Amino acid sequence: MNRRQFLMSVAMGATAISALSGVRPANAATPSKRLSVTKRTLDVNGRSASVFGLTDPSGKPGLVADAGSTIDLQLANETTDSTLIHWHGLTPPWKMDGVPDNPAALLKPGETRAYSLPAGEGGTQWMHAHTLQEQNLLAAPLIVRTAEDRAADEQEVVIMLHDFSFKSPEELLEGLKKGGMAPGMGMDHSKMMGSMPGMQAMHQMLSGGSGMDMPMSGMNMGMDVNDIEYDAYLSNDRTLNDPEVVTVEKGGRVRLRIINGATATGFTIDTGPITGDLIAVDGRPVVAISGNRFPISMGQRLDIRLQLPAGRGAYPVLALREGAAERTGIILATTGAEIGKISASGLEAGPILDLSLEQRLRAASQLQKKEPDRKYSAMLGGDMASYTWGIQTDRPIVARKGERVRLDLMNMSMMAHPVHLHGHHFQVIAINGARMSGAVRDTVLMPPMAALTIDFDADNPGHWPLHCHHLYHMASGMMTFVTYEDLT
Ligand SMILES: [Cu+2]
Repeated sequence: MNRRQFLMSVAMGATAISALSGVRPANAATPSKRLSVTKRTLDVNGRSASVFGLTDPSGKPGLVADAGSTIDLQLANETTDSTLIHWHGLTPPWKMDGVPDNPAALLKPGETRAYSLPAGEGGTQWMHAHTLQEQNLLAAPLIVRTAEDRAADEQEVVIMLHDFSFKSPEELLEGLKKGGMAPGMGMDHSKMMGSMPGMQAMHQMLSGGSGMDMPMSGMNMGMDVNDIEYDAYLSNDRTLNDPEVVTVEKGGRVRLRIINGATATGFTIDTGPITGDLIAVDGRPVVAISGNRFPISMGQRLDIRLQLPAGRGAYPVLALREGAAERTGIILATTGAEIGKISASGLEAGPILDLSLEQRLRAASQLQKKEPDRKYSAMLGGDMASYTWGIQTDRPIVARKGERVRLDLMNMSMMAHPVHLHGHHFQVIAINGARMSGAVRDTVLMPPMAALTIDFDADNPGHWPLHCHHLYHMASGMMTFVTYEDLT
């Protein structure tokens, strides 16, 4: 049996989310696809939970598409709630972006809507409700494969991470607003905020200037890490008490496509003794970086290539919860390998997410060198005590098609915020004042007191959200917009 036949037989076993439908010729006509929003019951640590599903007609979650194609899609709402889906990582026309009433209305119960989504260059993307329903697992992978991916002699393994609570998102949000998570707050953050000289400090930091010697970007004292204690952390809907086991080939090559679909939890991916190559972030290729641990914030994706050892074996791929001992993950295992039990709680807390990996990332394909036509500053602020969050810009962010836009982002709060721009990919061009040709991506983590500069090409007219991908920060006001002047 050659490797491709092996992969096919694995797919028949239906252990992985990945369907390996990439064997279809790339030039075949793309039939119209159908995705249904459903309700389903999930067993979480022996307790049943009612959650959303987002599946194709065969019941498989999410979508697989070919790079460069147009995804003709019927999105059907088979639930009794109104809903809408955002295509995170795709850059569709604004009317199809999927943020309720921006501009498209929610999909009513029983309603079906047609979409025509450009699949783009290829990469690990995803889709999710841009509402509190995201907490109830209304999310799924959206994998766009290139011809090279389809021909590659490697097994694709998709891992979708979630944080799960038996409480409703409305209850969780209310709890946060009441200050239910007061423990862990080391200082009065509002006072902290007030003591910062705002925009002025920000400009100093961005220019690498004096006054503030970046003492805070690595400072964990007084920083707020997690604001929700969840009941479980899931990988492909399962906990480590009953993890997904993906059959792999001895000595085989695996491409992990990891999506952090959690609403309020950062993770560090831990590949254990196997060193992996990080080859893409947010679906965009980067110059490969090898390692065993890679941070992933909410909304972000990591593609990691693993070369498995020749012998029989079981290889856990874990996601360590940031700043806490909980973990989740899947197990890659060769046929006949002994699979040990892995506790859902580790011996030590997962790393605090910082910019050490981001600083090393280099885009495999750069944004064209160009001076910005417009520059804006945006300051992220807020605090746990009042649980209000926001993005303040120096003036409304306006763009015209064809322009290069630069955003100087500064986090003036004591929590990290993954910042996501809709409808575009941006390049990270400076971190804490140091210029670089960083990753091209759609979601970047802003640790407390960090300053980042991003550039993007305004090539997709719309009124595009720029927001924190922490669901409860967004729901508490941490969102602004990039608006095109020539919007019709
Ligand atoms: Cu945030």
